[in-house]
Amino acid sequence: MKRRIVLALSLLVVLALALTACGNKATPTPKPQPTQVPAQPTKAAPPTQAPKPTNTPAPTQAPQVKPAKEIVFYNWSEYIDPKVYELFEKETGIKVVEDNFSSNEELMAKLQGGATGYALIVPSDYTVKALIDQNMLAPLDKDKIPNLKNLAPKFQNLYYDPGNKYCVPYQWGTTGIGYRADKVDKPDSWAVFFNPDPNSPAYGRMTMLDDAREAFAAALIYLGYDANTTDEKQLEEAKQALIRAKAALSGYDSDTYEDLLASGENLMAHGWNGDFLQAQEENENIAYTIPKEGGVIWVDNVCIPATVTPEQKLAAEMFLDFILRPDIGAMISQFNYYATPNKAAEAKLPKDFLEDPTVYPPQEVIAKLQFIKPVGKAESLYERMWDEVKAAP
Ligand code: N2P
Repeated sequence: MKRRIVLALSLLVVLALALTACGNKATPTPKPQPTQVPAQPTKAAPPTQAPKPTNTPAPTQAPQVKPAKEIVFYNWSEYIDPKVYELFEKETGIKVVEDNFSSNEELMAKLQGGATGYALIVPSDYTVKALIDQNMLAPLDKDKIPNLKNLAPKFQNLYYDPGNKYCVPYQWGTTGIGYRADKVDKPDSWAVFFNPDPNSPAYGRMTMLDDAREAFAAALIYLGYDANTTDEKQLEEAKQALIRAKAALSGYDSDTYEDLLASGENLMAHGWNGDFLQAQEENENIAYTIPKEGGVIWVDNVCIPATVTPEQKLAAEMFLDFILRPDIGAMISQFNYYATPNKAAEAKLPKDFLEDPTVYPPQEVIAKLQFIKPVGKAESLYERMWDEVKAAP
C-alpha cells in the first residue's frame, strides 16, 4: 500500500515536472501556484516528502491542469478587436476561436439546448442572473484573474453578480435610435416606430432589434410603463404598438442594421449606441439619440459556462485576466465604441472618447434609462407575445 503511494507520488512529480517544462513554451509567464511542484529540479522535494494531500484544501483545479490550447468564445458580433486574440495567442500560445450570437435569448437557448464547447460567453446583466439561478455558470477562480482589481468599484458589486463571483463586466452601453442625420429629422420620440408617419422618408426603411426584451422595452418605455412590467394589460398594449410599427419596418435585425444605415438602404434603426458609432467610420452622417421617453441601459459580461473542462476554464480565466489589462481594455473600447467598466483602461482612453455623450451619456440622460431585468414567470408571457408580434401581418 505504502509503496504504491510512494510510487504514485513519484510518478506525479515526474509528470508535473515534465508538464511544467513543456508548459513553459506555451505560457512564458506562468504564475507560480502554491500547490505546484517547484520548477527547479534541484529543489524538488523527494517524493516521500511531497505535501500530504490533507494539508491542501481541495483545489478546484488539480495543480497539474494545463490551459487548453484552443477555446471558443461565444460573443456578440463585432464586439472585440481581433488583434486581442493575436496578442493573447502570441503571449500564451492559446488560440481563441469566435462564434457569434445576436440576442440573449439565442445565447440562452443554445446553452439550454445542451451546447458544450464554449469556454466564454457574453450575456447581458439580466441573463447573467438567469444563468446563475440555473447553475449554468462556473464560479471564477479569482486567483487566476488578479486584474479584476482594475474594474471600477461600481462594477464589482452589480445586483446580478455581487462580488463578480461568476462574471467579468465587459462593456456597457445604451439602446436607442440611430439615424441618418443627412436624410431624416432627429427622432425625439419612440413614436417614429410606434406611431409611424407614412410620409417620412424613413417609412419602410427602418429596423428594430430582433430581440424580444429589447423590442418590448422600447414599446413599454414609449407608453410610459416599466420596461420590466409583468402586467398583462400593459404588455398587450406594448404588443399592439409593436404590431403597429411593423408597417414601417423593413425588418428585425440585430447584426447588420448599422451597416444598412451606412449604405443608405435604411434611414433609422433601433439599436445599440456603439454599433452606430462603429458605422460612423463608414458614414459620418450616422447619428444616435435616446428619445425623450428614455431607453435601455445594459452591462454585458464575460462568463464561463458550467460545462467547461478544467483545461478550458484555466485558459478562459487567463483570457479574462488578459482583457482586463488597462491597455487591452482600452483597445477593446476603441474598437467597439462601447464604454468600459475598467477604471484602469479608462485612464488609457483619449479624452474625446471619454467625453463623447453617445458613449458616456450625461446624468440627465442616464436618469431616463432602465435596465432590463429578469421577469420570472412572466418570461413565457413575453415570449408568447413576441411570437404574436412576429406572426402578425
Ligand atoms: C455588439 C452588440 C452589443 C451588445 N455588436 C448589446 N448587448
